[in-house]
Amino acid sequence: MTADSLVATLRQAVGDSHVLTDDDLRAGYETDWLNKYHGTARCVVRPGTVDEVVAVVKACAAADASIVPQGGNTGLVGGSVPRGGEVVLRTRRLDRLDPVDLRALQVTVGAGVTIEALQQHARAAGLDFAVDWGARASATVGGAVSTNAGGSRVVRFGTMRAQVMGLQAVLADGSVVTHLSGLPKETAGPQLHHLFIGSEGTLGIVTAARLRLVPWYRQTAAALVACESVADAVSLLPALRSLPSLDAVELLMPEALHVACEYLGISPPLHDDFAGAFVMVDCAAHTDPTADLAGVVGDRRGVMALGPQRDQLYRIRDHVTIAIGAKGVPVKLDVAVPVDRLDELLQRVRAVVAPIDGAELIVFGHLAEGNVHINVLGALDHAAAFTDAVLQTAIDLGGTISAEHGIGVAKVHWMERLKGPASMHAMAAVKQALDPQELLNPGVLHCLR
Ligand code: FAD
Ligand code: 2HG
Ligand code: ZN
Repeated sequence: MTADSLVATLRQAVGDSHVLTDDDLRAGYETDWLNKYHGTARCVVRPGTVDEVVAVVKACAAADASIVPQGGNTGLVGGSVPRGGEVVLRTRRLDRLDPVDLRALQVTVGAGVTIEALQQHARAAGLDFAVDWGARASATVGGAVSTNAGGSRVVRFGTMRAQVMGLQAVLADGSVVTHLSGLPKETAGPQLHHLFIGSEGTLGIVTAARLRLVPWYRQTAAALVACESVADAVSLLPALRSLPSLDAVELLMPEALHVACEYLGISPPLHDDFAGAFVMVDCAAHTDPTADLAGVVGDRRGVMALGPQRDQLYRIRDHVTIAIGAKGVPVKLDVAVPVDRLDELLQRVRAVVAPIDGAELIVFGHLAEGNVHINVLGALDHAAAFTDAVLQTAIDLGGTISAEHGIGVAKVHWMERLKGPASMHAMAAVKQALDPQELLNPGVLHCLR
């Protein structure tokens, strides 16, 4: 099939207006959120139903044309944009929102539904969706499933994997795997849908998800706690974890707090010269959790308890990434180590950054999971050596090279070091079985081929 005949087949499948070939129409789909990863797409195709996805995948398979699945394009590791000549399959039109099932506390939604729309849908029924993060307005359910997204509430509800009760996905040969019944118990063999969680669009196109919902806690209380050091911040965890209403425990190194406040044009809410780290705690319950939270952090020096002004504090947290992006393109890493190794990790990271002239290190993340986002501005020329040193350190400390953003194209070279040969071989065998033509997201999670 020629390029033109593929486009003609795709137009027949999804309608003329949903196959974009002009340079200016494709442009927004060809660059990632960080403005760091770019490529040219053969075309952008926007199917609106699972049948249309099947038709697109079959046409691409017949033309031997690779596909890059794209949801909200908020991914931070370059997995959602073309590398050169692929068809970008944009999922935003897969926007079904089924009624909330109040007996099962679940809902079935299309892969293109945004996290914010899902949250609003759940809340209209008195429930909530558990996973939340700053890109909620654009990030989609399919993208979140495919990256196993985390965010701030993992300490309470787990990652995306813990929310997925079932999926529908279109495989590389155009067959459809549907598992949307949401049964909490089933032991009829392996649950195939788990394969797609975290596989970053390399094993199938997720078209719909059956998701668990959680209570919508409307009473919230938050605190910003100034700690002497990262070790001091970690020492808060046992007491915080004893709070039944604990919803989030975020780590903000002083420079992260400052960069976000500067971007928002506000003064930092807490000035404490002794602070080597800040912890942002969020509690949520059906009854006011302020007293419980105060009971745990109230007698510490440098505490700002916010109660009803929680949203102001979270506005700062949500803007750290945006504020960094406004200053330049950072080297961005997303590692996790056991929490008792966090202090050591950050000391070693500082030692790696120190000799880089003009480099600005900004660290923040999700304290309870030992997950830190290490951003360095002014260090793009040193990206390879810096990345290698930090990822190897994370592995050496018993951690991971990606806690929530995924591998994408950014970290493929470190996969083997992290996983070892047996896991790599098993993953390659799965890829070979499900996508022998290597149509789906080539170059991402490289190890799978
Ligand atoms: P995309 O960026 O479009 O795609 C991501 C990957 O999933 C790609 O490999 C793509 O090919 C694949 N994919 C997308 N849709 C499908 C589908 N339907 N089927 C198969 N494969 C698919 N992430 C976190 O985990 N926690 C955070 O706290 C967090 N905060 C962020 C804050 C900001 C400001 C930004 C910009 C990003 C943040 N992210 C965070 C990263 C990002 O939002 C997540 O990785 C998110 O899950 C990506 O969703 P998306 O719909 O934008 O997917
Ligand atoms: C967050 O926690 C995201 O805000 C983005 O995971 C992290 O920008 C980053 O490095
Ligand atoms: Zn994060």
